[in-house]
Amino acid sequence: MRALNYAAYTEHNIHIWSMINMPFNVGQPVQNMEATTTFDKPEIPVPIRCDVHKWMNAFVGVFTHPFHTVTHEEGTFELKVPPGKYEIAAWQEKFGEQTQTVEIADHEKKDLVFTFKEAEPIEE
Ligand SMILES: [Cu+2]
Repeated sequence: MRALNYAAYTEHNIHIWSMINMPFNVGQPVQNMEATTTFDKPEIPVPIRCDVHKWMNAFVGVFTHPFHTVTHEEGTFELKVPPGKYEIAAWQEKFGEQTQTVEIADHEKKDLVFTFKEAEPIEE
């Protein structure tokens, strides 16, 4: 991962809260400072925050396979996989993870619906 401070006169602090990979915490007080790190183990999710600005945050997933995606703006997703039986996991930052098992034949399409209940957020 590469993080670059584009902003003039604004300090940032890239803080990666890894539980499995090596944690990372570096200040970027000057414009164009660059920080890089590598995740060498699968980990989902990895929270990334700026310690200076509370509203700056993101999550990354470190996978050992190419079968992952993010939802579109309206919450739909498409995931193309070879034929086989899979456990599909859907993760949301406030409502956690749900899984479903699905078996896909050659050239088959299936619909999966994950419903996260608004009344059950994870406590931070
Ligand atoms: Cu910041």
